[in-house]
Amino acid sequence: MLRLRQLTAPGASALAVLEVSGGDASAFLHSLGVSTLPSEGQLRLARLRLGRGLREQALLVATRRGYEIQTHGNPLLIRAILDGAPPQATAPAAASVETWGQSILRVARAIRGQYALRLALFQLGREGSTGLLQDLTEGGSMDRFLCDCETALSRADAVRACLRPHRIVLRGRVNSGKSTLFNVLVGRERVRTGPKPALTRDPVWEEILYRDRVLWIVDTAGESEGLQDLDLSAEGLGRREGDNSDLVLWLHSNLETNESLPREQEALLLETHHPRPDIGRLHLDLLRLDPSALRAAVLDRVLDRLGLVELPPLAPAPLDEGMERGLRWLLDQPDRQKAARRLLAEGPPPS
Ligand SMILES: Nc1nc2c(ncn2[C@@H]2O[C@H](COP(=O)(O)OP(=O)(O)O)[C@@H](O)[C@H]2O)c(=O)[nH]1
Ligand SMILES: [Mg+2]
Repeated sequence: MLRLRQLTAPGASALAVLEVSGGDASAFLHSLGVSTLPSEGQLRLARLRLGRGLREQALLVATRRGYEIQTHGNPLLIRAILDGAPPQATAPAAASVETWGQSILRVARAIRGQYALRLALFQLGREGSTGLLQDLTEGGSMDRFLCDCETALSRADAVRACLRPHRIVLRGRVNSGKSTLFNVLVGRERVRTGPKPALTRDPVWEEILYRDRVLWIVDTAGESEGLQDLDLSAEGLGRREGDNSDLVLWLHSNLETNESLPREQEALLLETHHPRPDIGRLHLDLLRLDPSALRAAVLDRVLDRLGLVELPPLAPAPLDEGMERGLRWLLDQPDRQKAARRLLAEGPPPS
């Protein structure tokens, strides 16, 4: 059997990498005019003899799986190489690059943060989920595959937590310091603050990157008694934000009145609220503390509570829902080798 797989997206770069594997790999390379094949771990410069008198230099790399042909990425040239192979050998491979590879790229494009990006790109390599499947379809050990698969799935949560933004909503009574803290967390004077109540009406949010995590910080209107119309609906909006958050930071000041200034000595208590457990109380004076120390003190607690302190290991994990669904589906199939081939060729079945 011959298997051809494009490891680089067609037409996307100056260099194309084609993987040739299976029992007929060496026969196919000989048919392209390569006389001596490199041994595993070695590489060799070869001159490929293609159809219509076309000649092209390529680097041949022998890998654990088979051979890689690394050559110029011109789509016509690649087509000429693929045309030399039996037609059925190439179709599923190209489809698998489309389905799995591109969905990873789509995820990677939307990602912020160095670490998260490395994590996502790591999945592109042959160590990722596609690699797991490929090993299985090529007669790899079923036990090892199942074990790798379970590990990948169990890491999926950690990976997702690293990639998706978390919403942190600031709530508390009017004048408790929500907007002041918001500005500190986003690192600039983004919203108005002051002793006058109801300076904040509509929720305001900003995305920040802290220790390679994406956090959305949301400032809301404060709670108070005797609110009318506009302020009442603003309070409701704030409550709704809180319900849709990963963490609510509940601010208290020990002087929650309109005549709260000057209060240089006042402490500010910060604690969380439903749905997550308390982050504990932090006694902070927002106006006196150095802003970067204040920011770190609050955000470190936040990461800790959200379980985001530990970065997941750079290891294979299904990145998007489709992949995860695919692997779960596969584990349920009676004939997993056959199911894996189908998954590689067509991607995960519709849910
Ligand atoms: N001394 C002191 N003043 C604060 C503190 N936090 C906020 N303030 C002041 O309290 C007033 C209300 O703050 P603001 O952030 O607008 O409250 P919000 O209504 O909860 O958004 C502003 O004049 C702030 O400068 C604090 O920790 N210490
Ligand atoms: Mg405010």
